[in-house]
Amino acid sequence: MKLIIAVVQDKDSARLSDALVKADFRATKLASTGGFLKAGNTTFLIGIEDDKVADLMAIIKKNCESREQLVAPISPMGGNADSYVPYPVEVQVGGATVFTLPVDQFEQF
Ligand code: 2BA
Repeated sequence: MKLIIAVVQDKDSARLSDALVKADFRATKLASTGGFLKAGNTTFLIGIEDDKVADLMAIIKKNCESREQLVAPISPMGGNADSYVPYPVEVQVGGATVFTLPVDQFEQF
């Protein structure tokens, strides 16, 4: 068994959630915040059998879009003025950032 941890953009989370239910995958959604943009995103925890990992990846890939996002200038107040960027910067936010972990044991009581 594997535990898939997928960080996705909030805009894609409802669509991915619906697709997972439709395909009979079980998932837990956590509200999360990106360390760089400090904007909300959604983290899915999905426990699945090894032979279904490829199907799950295809569903995640299909339902999560890569987008350009503007990073607003952050005030240097209280921070380091050397790293202050006075204009918005565009970054490419991935469709999904996915980690695959082995599961030693899975129990439901
Ligand atoms: P954020 O940390 O808010 O990052 C949003 C996007 O900003 C990233 O998109 C990347 O394009 C850019 N970015 C992040 N750190 C950067 C840096 N130090 N310098 C320049 N640009 C930077 P993604 O790479 O697609 O990541 C989307 C979200 O996935 C991240 O939101 C974070 O919540 C999560 N994530 C990505 N890589 C991760 C990792 N190695 N560990 C844990 N979470 C990760």
